[in-house]
Amino acid sequence: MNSPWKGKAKATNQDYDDLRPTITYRHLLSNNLGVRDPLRVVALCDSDAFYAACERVRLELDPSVPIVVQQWESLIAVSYPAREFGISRMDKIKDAKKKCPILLAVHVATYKEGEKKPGYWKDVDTRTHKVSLDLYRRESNKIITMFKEALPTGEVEKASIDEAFIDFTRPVREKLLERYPYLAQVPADAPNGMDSPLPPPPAINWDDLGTVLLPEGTDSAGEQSNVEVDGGATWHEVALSIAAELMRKIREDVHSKLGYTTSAGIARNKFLAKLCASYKKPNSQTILRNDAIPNYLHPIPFQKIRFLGGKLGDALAKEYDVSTVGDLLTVSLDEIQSKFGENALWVYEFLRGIDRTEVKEKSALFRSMLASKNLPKPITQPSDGHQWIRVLAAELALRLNDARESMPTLWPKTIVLHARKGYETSRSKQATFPFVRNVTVDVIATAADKLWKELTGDAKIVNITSVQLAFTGLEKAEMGQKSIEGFFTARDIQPQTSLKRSREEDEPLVSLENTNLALPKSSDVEAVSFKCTRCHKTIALREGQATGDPNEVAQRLAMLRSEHGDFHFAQELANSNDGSVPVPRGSSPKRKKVEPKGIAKFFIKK
Ligand code: DCP
Ligand code: CA
Repeated sequence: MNSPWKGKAKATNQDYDDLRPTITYRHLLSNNLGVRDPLRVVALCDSDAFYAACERVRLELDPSVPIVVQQWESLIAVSYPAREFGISRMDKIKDAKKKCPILLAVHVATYKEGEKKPGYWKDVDTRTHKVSLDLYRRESNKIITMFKEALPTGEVEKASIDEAFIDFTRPVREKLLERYPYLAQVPADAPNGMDSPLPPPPAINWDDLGTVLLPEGTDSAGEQSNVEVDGGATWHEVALSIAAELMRKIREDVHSKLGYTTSAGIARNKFLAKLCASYKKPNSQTILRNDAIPNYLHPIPFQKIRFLGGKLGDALAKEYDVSTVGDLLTVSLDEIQSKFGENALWVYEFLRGIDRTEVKEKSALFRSMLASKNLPKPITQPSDGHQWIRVLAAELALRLNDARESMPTLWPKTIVLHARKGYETSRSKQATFPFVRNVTVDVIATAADKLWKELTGDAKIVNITSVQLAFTGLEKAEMGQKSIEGFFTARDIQPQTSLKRSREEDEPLVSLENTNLALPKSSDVEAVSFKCTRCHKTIALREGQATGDPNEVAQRLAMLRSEHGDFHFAQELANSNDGSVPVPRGSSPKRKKVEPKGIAKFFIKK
């Protein structure tokens, strides 16, 4: 075999010396090997032409219809049948229609003032409407739910609206032991007990499992299966093939139940799974065997790799005057670290197909919910803010209520309003948001209107070019004493009567003490503790503080939560040596900006 490193003196196959790891009984039978597990298998599954597919399914169209999704005059998703006409996301709608006269263009749903729900209106206009991605979020959740249900012992991490990483390591291990039960027992004559290598693996039938990338840099699509290179399969390849079977079945189910085709990459880690997921699209899967990694990675222009595009990629290209991954293998770890800092180890490792990041479900509770609108026509009269606030409030109401279907006590503890004035940096105001069972557009808009008033002050004329309304600090409220069911039979609050608009001026921001926009009037319903999503501890009010007026209890709890959050923030700041601390919520003056050092400075937004 020709060396893939021709002309690159320093790089050797030692860079990839773990490609054919010896798998022992200990490896197989240990339960907790994590990211260093030599039988690790990860997939990235991405939906094909996702938004276009969602609209096709919604409209119950035949999959062969060339359909695109437009946002104002631009295209945001192009179905594969439409791509056959040469249409791409770069086209304007006018040009796309020229390329394909039978093109079906669906404008993404929008929120319109006065409407509680997004819709497909005739008169969409960026000056009066706001894009809604709710349909796509919902469909995305359905797909993710199917992944999770199919793999109770797998780990699913949503990576974007239409992609998820799936850790197949455990489900594959279960299947391995089920199919090859002799692996469960270390043979009595095994030379090193648990540390003895497993017996040679069975032959693998790759038929119908997808495109298998081979060491020669070709693929096996359409070729004979069972292509054996370098002396037979390894147990890792058996693991890959089982993951491929499981992935194929899940993809087929998603297709038959929900109507979406997907494409997946299957490899030993997230980085490689992502890299090969789009090798063949649509409706396909690609398997990257370990021994094919060097040949697959080597010719890739490194700037096409996520994280190595942008400023860091530019700096690497400039520094070494090279363009492919293979070219960069000549750069030593010491050198990369001396130029880009200690943290640049991952750059060195990625180039060698190593990625030790975990597939970890991100708790929905970590997230905030943000609705935002860039205003083509700036708001000049402070009183004109209200219409946009209602539009943004409608989106937040819908999203919170959607999320509450699976998490009924989800509580956004804080509401934040950001506004950008001309070219100034954005300014924001935030307030505690009380627990309200029935979070309607009115409830949110009323809270946001107050923030708007704070933000615009006495100004007669403003120049606001973008408005964002967010819920942050989403947590599950934990109920004291009585059950959640009891809580939910409590009387709904009536925002129309409880938030008297005539009293607005006198009332502070959504203050828990001074408005009725708070807990239902029932003393057994107050939340007395919360579970911190970072340290997973339950933080509770001290005994004397947990009783009394529910509004005051809620206020104390909100304070406690905020203090606890600040504690974590400070801790992360102290522990972080590259300045990459999480983005602070809201605009607290206490939080200092940290100058990024080392590799972090390549990731600052301009
Ligand atoms: N999206 C968008 N604007 C972009 C890129 C994407 O609004 N610049 C939206 C529309 C896409 C969805 O995100 O449907 C997913 O993005 P992908 O890059 O995965 O693209 P598609 O799913 O549309 O196509 P593919 O089949 O190539 O994955
Ligand atoms: Ca996609």
